[in-house]
Amino acid sequence: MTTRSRRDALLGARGRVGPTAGKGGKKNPGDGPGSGTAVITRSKTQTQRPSMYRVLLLNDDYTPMEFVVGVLCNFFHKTLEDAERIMWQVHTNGVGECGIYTYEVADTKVTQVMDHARKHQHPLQCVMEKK
Ligand code: TYC
Repeated sequence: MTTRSRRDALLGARGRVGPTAGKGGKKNPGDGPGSGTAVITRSKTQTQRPSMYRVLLLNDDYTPMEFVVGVLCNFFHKTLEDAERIMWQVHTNGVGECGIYTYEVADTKVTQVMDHARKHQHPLQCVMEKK
């Protein structure tokens, strides 16, 4: 019962509402003989919000500060001011948040940053954690 409503399934037809609906004003099939009843159900739309993931940068002693600022500007679309603030946060506290994304986006950012760091031979670590 995926595309048909529960009401359709019960009535065996679409659009029948009352005893005179449908061909020739016949009663709904499945109603008791002469009962003249109709089944009306309400369907509710269910939406699920996706789980969100924080993407984090970890501090190390070797990655240049300008490189980290570049990562934050280019991969996370931060302004220079925000990028510098986050870089100092990571440098001081050991960890800092680059952004919050759905799983696939977060995973892609982590891979992109790690590939970029490796390509430039910096030990920068980027990880994700479920919120
Ligand atoms: N601690 C690094 C340095 O002094 C800078 C740095 C900041 C490295 C943030 C990584 O995620 C990082 N050059």
